[in-house]
Amino acid sequence: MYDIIGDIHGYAKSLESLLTKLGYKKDNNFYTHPERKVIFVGDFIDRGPLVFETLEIVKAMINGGAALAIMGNHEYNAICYHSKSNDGKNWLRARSQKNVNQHVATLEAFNDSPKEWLEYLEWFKSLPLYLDMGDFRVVHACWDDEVIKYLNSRLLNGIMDDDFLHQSAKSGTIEFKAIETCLKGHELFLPIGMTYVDRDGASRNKIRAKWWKPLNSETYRSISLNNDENLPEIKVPVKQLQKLNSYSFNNVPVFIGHYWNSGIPSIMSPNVCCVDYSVAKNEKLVAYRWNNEKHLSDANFIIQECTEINVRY
Ligand SMILES: [Mn+2]
Repeated sequence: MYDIIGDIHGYAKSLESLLTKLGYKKDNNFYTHPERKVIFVGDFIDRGPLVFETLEIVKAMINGGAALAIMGNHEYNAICYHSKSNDGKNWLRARSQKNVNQHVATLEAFNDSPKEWLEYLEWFKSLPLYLDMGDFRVVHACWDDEVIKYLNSRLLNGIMDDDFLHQSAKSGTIEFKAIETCLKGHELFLPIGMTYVDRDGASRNKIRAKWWKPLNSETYRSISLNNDENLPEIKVPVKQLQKLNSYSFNNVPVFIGHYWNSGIPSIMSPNVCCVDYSVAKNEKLVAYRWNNEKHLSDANFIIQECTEINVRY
């Protein structure tokens, strides 16, 4: 059986506390459990104070057979940040101030260990974009049947190859859209000219959508993942909603991270569970303890309050 653990973002002490709470013990240099395995939903790096240590713990568990992992958008971004385009002229991810800032905690963590960093970059490339375990699924941000069908036909075991990586770094390609969907989820634009101010004070013209919702009538507020009171109660055009594909109630459970949830962990729907509760904002690192149930339950969250205090994110 599996324990699905959310975005860690360099909070290695919180991770060790959570693993201990879950009954994993360090044996032969990695955390292991006699009956269970961990699945990590990606986003190991950036933001937090112990990126190096986080990667050591996660990779050792995977090598030891105690865990599986998928790729998060931060690992994908890191690969692109450090890869040149085929003509050698540009980085696949621009080194803008914003992109540098997002990655700086990792760059600093590996300042004195360039060789190890290159090894981790290669390891990131070996992480699948999603896992279909039969009885359940795991993806960093969004399970879209059509996108997964495409990736199944394009990739071996959901792992990017070099050609896919380079195509995916070009805005507008089918590979780019597949990465956006799996690793960042679906976004919906507000009606033209409309913006809203989010909880962090930023003005936005699009929202992160609850992509699992059936395609009924939804307003921008009801379909938004942010539950933001500033969002308009205006109906979303059906055409836009159809972009989401939805996630049928008959499908097996899917576990995701990515969304910076806050407050008391709860499932998104009976078969959709997000395990990101913002440890990188000094909130919680969360696991869902899955025992084969088809209908997920709030009672199965295992919660670790952030162990590191007063650190930057
Ligand atoms: Mn993420």
